[in-house]
Amino acid sequence: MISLEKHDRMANAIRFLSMDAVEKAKSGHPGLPMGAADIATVLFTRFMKHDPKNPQWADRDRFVLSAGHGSMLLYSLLYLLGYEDITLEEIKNFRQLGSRTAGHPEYGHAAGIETTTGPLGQGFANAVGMAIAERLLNARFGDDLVNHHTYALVGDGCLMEGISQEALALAGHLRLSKLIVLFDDNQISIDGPVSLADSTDQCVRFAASGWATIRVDGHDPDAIAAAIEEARQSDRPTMIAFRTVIGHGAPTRAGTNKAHGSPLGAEEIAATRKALGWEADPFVVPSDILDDWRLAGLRSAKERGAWKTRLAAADPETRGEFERRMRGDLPEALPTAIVEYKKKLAQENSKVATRNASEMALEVINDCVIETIAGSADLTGSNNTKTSQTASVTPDDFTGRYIHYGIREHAMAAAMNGIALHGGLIPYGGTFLTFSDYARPAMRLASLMGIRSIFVMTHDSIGLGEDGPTHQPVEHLAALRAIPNHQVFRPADAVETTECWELALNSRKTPSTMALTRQKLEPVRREFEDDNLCARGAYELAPASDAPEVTIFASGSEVEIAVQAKAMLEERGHPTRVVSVPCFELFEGQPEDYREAILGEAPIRVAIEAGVRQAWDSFIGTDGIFIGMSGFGASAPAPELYKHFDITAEAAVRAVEARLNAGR
Ligand SMILES: Cc1ncc(C[n+]2csc(CCOP(=O)(O)OP(=O)(O)O)c2C)c(N)n1
Repeated sequence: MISLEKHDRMANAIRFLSMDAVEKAKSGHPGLPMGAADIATVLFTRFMKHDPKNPQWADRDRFVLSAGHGSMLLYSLLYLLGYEDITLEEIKNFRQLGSRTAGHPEYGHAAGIETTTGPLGQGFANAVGMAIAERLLNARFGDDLVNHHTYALVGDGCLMEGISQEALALAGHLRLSKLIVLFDDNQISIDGPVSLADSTDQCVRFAASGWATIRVDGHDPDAIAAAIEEARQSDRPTMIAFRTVIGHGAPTRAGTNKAHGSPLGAEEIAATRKALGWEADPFVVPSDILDDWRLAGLRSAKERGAWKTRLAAADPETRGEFERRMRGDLPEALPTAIVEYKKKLAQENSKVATRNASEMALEVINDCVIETIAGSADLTGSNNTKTSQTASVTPDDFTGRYIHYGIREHAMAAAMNGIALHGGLIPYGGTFLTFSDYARPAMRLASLMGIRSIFVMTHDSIGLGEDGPTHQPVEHLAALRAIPNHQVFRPADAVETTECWELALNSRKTPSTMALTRQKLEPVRREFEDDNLCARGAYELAPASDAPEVTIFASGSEVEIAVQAKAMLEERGHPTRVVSVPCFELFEGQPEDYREAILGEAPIRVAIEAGVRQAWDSFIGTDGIFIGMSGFGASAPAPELYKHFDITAEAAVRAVEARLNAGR
């Protein structure tokens, strides 16, 4: 048992590491680590199940610092507990180039950072995903192998963000009892008191969505412990509102927004040392305190040993499957299943929408890749994300594989990230492409973190028809292609859709968006090909009859228009080739000679895509012909819209001939 005095000194170690690191970096946020130090100290000395020497232990508790600006809280903890990645040197290099201690915690920089946080509210929704993943895996592998908590530390900012409402409603509905939200209820944000902009009773708000809630003094260690203990016994998720003082201990700045986001300054820090009775120099943790922290770091070693014994005692098949899934390896049977399915498709050659083609491919994939977790933001029948293998997950039954995320695109995407980060599962989830805007901040973080989240975005152009311009994406393909490390797949038919799914599943460090049509498309890949032609991002679908005068590049639903235009141009004596472009990002990664060969030497280059031109100039040049959209769509049947906006083979032929004539 830790005495009150010892607790205070352990918490003060966090406070001084944090304020000294912020001071040295001349930037950062000391207020949160100082205010939440008591909560963190109790959590990590009495409850957290983790092992700094084996930070990837699958059954560890997850701790998410959703209020990512308080990053020094996490870095201090990781250093004090003995995580090797965070040394004292790293703490001294806080916020410097190449350090693991970035301004906000970044996934992959150091073990113990479970997710990237900073955009407020994201971490909370990630934690919901992690808690869902825990329940799903528990339902598959039992308490012996998977049985842990997820803790998320959130601030006023996280709870003001809209994503928090989506996340808490989902968690409350699913009764994620092993999710515990630690609310640093300090009533201060950047502008000043939270009361400037908010008067929500957060406990009442959470309770309304089925959470247990507790209010407690966040500086009283025993009260903190009692609250966490109570939360762990609850049959519902729990939010604990810890009343704290931001910048606790700083004589003039504590309790004010002046403690939030800037160095305290030498004078205030000296006064804080006096006030808290801390005599050690900056970056020095008295050895008895460091020892106590390191001992705390060992608290779960036995538990981990017992877990390892249980894993070793599991039947080999279960163990093998558990380990494979946690490594993130795909089943060995997948490539063959895909090839066999492609053979079948080549025989059928039927006209299908790529959203249906996606469902058909998933029917094959989900049979084989049993770790996929499907879902949709209330558009299941439109996104075609549900297959025969994916029974719905309910609050009472997590054996299913389908999550009804509700109309909550943002939390869906962030929870998917949490599921992917947890490990052992591959999340995919759907909405309309135009509503990727509602999910985009989480999609961007998936890219920044380099994780395997797969976003299924159907109704990918004016081709959706009558729902009109509110629902018709125009700039979205370009906007998603603009995110670094994000693969946007826009397949042209059932074969390409299957190939793109295979690529997305194999892409462990780059998330993918599948842009899929509502409308039916002509098959363009009629011959069986063993190779995954989409893997190079762009490939020649149809060669020219002679030295090409024209190359037409197109993606998705416009590839069939390109094929028609080619036929018409050839008939008029203009040899034309067609290049299908299912994925810009994969094409950019090809060797230069391949890219040059695909771009080709035809004097006229055309691109056809029912979206804005942006980024297509890399294929066609600034003088290329672009057939697509330059404004918003309209409400009408799809075939009429294609004519109205001049996205037709005839339009392409006209533009090419005008160019040819101008050159004569
Ligand atoms: C989405 C988003 N919007 C704005 C910010 C900028 N920001 C960082 S911290 C903060 C205030 C957060 O207040 P609170 O959660 O109460 O943290 P505390 O002041 O207690 O440290 C804001 C607006 C952000 N990081 N993310």
